[in-house]
This record gives sequence, structure tokens and C-alpha cells, in this order.
Amino acid sequence: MKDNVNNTVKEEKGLSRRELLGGTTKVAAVAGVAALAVSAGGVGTASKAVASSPSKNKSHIAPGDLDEYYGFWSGGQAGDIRIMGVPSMRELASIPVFNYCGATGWGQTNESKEILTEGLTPEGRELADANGGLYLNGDTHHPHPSFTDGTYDGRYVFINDKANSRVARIRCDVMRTDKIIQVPNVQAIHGLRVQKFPRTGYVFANGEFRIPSPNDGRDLEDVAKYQTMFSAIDGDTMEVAWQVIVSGNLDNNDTDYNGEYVVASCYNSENGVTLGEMMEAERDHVVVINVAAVEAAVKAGKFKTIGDSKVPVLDGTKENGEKYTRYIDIPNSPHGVNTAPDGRHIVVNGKLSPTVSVLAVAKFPELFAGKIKPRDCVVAEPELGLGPLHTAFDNKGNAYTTLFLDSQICKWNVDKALAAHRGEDVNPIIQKLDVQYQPGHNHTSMGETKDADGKWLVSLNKFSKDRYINVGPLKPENDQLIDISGSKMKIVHDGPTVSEPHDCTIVHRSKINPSHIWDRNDPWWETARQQAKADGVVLEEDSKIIRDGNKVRVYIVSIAPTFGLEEIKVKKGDEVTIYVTNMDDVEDLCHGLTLTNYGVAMEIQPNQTQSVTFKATRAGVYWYYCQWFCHALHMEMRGRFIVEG
Ligand code: RUQ
Ligand code: CUA
Repeated sequence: MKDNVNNTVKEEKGLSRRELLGGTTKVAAVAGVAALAVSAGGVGTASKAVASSPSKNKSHIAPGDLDEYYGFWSGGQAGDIRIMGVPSMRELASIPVFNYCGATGWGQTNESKEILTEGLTPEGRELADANGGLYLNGDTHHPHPSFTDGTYDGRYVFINDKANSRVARIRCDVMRTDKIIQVPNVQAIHGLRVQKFPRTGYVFANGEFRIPSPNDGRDLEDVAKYQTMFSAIDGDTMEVAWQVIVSGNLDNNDTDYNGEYVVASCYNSENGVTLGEMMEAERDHVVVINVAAVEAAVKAGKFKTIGDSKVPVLDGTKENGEKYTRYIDIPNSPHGVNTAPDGRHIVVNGKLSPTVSVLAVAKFPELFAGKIKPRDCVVAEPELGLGPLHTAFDNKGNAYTTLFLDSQICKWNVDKALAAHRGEDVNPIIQKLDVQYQPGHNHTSMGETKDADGKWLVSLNKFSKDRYINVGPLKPENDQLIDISGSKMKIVHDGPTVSEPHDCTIVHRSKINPSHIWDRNDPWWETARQQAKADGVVLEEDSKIIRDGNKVRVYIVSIAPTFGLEEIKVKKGDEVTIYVTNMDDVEDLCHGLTLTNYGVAMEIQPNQTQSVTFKATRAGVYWYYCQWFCHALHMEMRGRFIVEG
């Protein structure tokens, strides 16, 4: 009750503040948005017309109580994934993905380095090598869990890295990344969605930037020859199955519920390379990809390959691609693409147009058969407000669209929008809610599955401005939790997040079942297991030092509060690999190994083996210690690394 009172006060304040804080709108006006006539009449008035119904949602999670949902938040420019509890909005974990993580040794352990490098393209490896063999940055946007039969199956989460054109897979049993690949022939993987039916299956990845092909120094200034592609990755093998060259560029995408079509948005149908050029056309498009048609052509061998890459590439451009693709004009620089849980409608968000375009999935077969025109697939195009970016859904046929420029969420009814498009006199807009400020993505609980439950909506706002005490020039983003279980949306929580988590997914906890400890048969340490076998060492039992020329392999079993070795003696110049096996099969009992002044550190979770390799470059005594507080004698859990000169 107290919370509600506070929120009301804050919202009123927010209304007056937003008039003073028009900075972002001005930027957009420069980009030509203000030229569009927009009816803002729905603001306030529409929401007043709705009778308030009480919510059954409980937003406060008391100490000791558990959340009902796992939220997978992208880590944005930090390159990780965060697990949030919903509705508490407590941050529960960070899963290292594309980033370097000092807490876990991600980017330093041999196991993580293998994952970070094995899937790089030859070009990527060359570029990463110039920086010491690894990319240390990532720009994660779209975390999407794997599906079976239209809903989450708890196996994996997939996410893109726009910065280095990669796609990663996270295992939901241990919540660690197990595969990373770099997609060849494209630059900047942005939109990413997975096949919903029959299962994942494909992970669909959009290449955003157009580049020469192959990009090896040719056609540098011949921008007419630049191109980009849509890629389908096999989610089981994490290999690129095929690619389709498209006209324009690719922004976001989403899939249908039949496993047949993917729709990808394009904000640069002009093929421009400057902002001015990209803005020229009043309409851009979405491209519809016909998965079965592409598969058939690949199977029949009707593809080419580019450069060193073996990936089958098909031509899906406007001129040549009519078997594989269709282009539907959409106003204007569309951004988010969101499939409704009804399985029948896909909403494309207009960004520079105040409209969203609703596509009917059922029309796509006729479109590919040439029986209807592309625009005939648009069955509604309601005008919602300024800067529609993304749309989420409840289980009652309603949609929730973020309005970036208006700093609002617009709740509207899909059926009413269809009726209005047919000419009936109905207003599809149900309510507009002020959010703080400039929302990008939003997401509803289970809302991208057929199990959408209409309980919670999260608005990921790009600016927090004055919502928190000032922490300096770089302010956090502001994620707002909105109760949508009643007839009116109600903000119940503000939560700061850092480095711009672009997007999130909200998964009911019944769908995910992480392990408490590792299984000793896990493939995670297969390379270590093989090496140990060759050295006659049993990882689970032996603490031993094996010398092999100037290579030294140190095997340590850790059981709180001891390391199996309290002294490791090596010679200056040796290449040392330390394998630590944590034989505490106790929930929540993590050990670590940090080697002082050598910059070496890693986590070893219960029942896990991890290893790290480094050069003993300087003689002396260097203490190694366990850096995860594991026992009353945790401080004493240490040993001497002695380097003889
Ligand atoms: S995009 S704010 Cu990177 Cu998902 Cu839309
Ligand atoms: Cu082991 Cu601290």
C-alpha cells in the first residue's frame, strides 16, 4: 500500500519533469521525426476511460521468499548475461559470456579460452590475435531461451554479440556459456531469435552492417557491392547451417509458431552508408524468410560459398530471391519485431513512424505463391504514439508497445486494431502509461511463448535521469516493473541496471532447473581429463606435479579448507598449468585459486575442475590462495608457489 502511494507521487512529479527534459525528443526532431503528424490525444484520456480492477499480483518478495520467474537480462556493453529474480528485480547472478570476468576467471581459464576461441572465423582469429588472442569485449542484446513446442524447455539461452559478430549458447543446468561462434561473411549480429516449433532448432541471427563480400580489401569504396545476410545457426551443433543475402540491412527479427517463417526488419532499405542516406525513404521493409524453401535449395546444392567459409549462401535479394524471401514495405525505419502468443500475428514497430504494422502469418503462404501483394499481409496498422520500438503481449489479446520518444508504454488491443483497419469505428488504445524514461525493449512474463500469462511487464528504459541519487555523468538505466494483471498497468518497482541491458526474457521458474553442483562426468573439463589420463593422474584423487620439459602440470584437489598441495616448486621460464578439482560436493561451496602478483585467478565450483596456464616469469615466493570464502579456515587455505631462479 505504501509503495502504491509513493508511486503515485513519483508519477505526478515525473509528468512535470518530462516537460523540462525534452532533450532526447530534440535529437529525434533533428532526425526528421517531428515532421510526422502524430495524434497525442490518447495520452491520459484513454487511460481515464478504463475502470481500475484490483491486481492479484504480489510484487514484494519478502526476505527468504523466492521469485516466481527467472529474468535473463542481457548485460549490454558489458558483454555478460544477468539473472534477475522477477518480480523482486534482485540481481542474482552474472553469467560471463563475451566479457572478461575477474571473479570467475572467464577469459583466463583454459576451459573458457577454448570456448571463446574455438568458434572464431579465420579472419576473427587474426583480428583477435592482434589483441592477445581473445576478444575481451562484447555487446549483448537479445537473450532468448530455447523452445520446444512453442514454449521454453530450459535447455539453453542464446545471445548475440553485436561488437564481434558472435552468437553464444548458455547451458541452463550450470548457467555457464558452453559454445561461442563467430558468424562468417557478416558484420554485427544484432537481431536474434530462435525457432519456436517443433524445437530450437535454428537460432536466427541478423547481420546488421553491409560490407564488401568477401571483405578482404576489395570493393572498399564500391558501396553498391556491399551486402549483408540472414544466418540460421543449428542450436544443437552451433554451426551456421545456411545464410541468405538480403536487400537492405537487418535489424530485429522474430519467428512464427510453426517453424516456417522468420520476419526481419530493415531500417536501411536505401543501402545508405551515411545517416542522411539511411533516412531518405519514407518506407523501409521487413523481409520474410521461407525456411523450408531455403532448406530445400541447400539440400539440392543450389548455393555458393564465400571466401574460406563453407557455409551455404543463397541469394535472397529483392531482384533474385523470390523463392526464399518476400519484402513487405513498412513505415519508417522499423525496429522491433514481435510475434503474438496467438501465433497468428507479428507486430513490426515503426520507430520513426508512430505506427506499428500487424502482419498475419496465415497470409505468408499466399504471398510466396504470388497470390497476394506484400502489403496485403498487413492486417492492422494502428497509430500509437512517437517512437514505437518493441511490443510485448499478455494472454488476453493485448499488446504493450514502448514509445521511446513519448516515454510511454501504450497498451492496445490487437483484435480492436484489426477491426479499426477493416473500417470499424473502434479505438484500439486502452491506456498509455508514463515510464521514466525513453523505453527501448519491454518484455512480459512468458510473453514470447504460447504460455504468456499476463502478469508482469518490464520496461527497459534507456535513461534514468533523476530517478536515483546522482552517481556521476554516466547514470544507470532504469528498469521498471509494471503490474499488468489488472485492467490498468501500474508501475510497482524501479530498478537500476548498468551498461544498458538492451533486452530481457522472463521465464517461469517451473521451466528451468539448474544443478546445485557439477556432475563429475561433465564434458566441461574433457581436455583436462584427457591430459590427466596421459599423465597417469586421477583428477578426483591426486594432487601431483608432473614435469614435461619446461611444461609443468600441477594437479590439485581442493577440499575445504585445504589445497591438496601446499607447495608448488617450478623453475623460472616454465609454462605452468594448474588444474584444480573441487571435491566438495556441497551446495554453495565454491573455491578459487588466485596466484598473487601473477594476475592469475579462477573459480572452481562444487565438483568442478578448472585449469589455468601461465608463464613463471620471475623467481621468488608467490602465495596462492582461495579467494571464495569457503570455511572458517578460508584465510589459511593457501600455499607457496616457489619459482627457482
Ligand atoms: S534493439 S531498443 Cu539492440 Cu533489441 Cu531495440
Ligand atoms: Cu576455499 Cu576459500
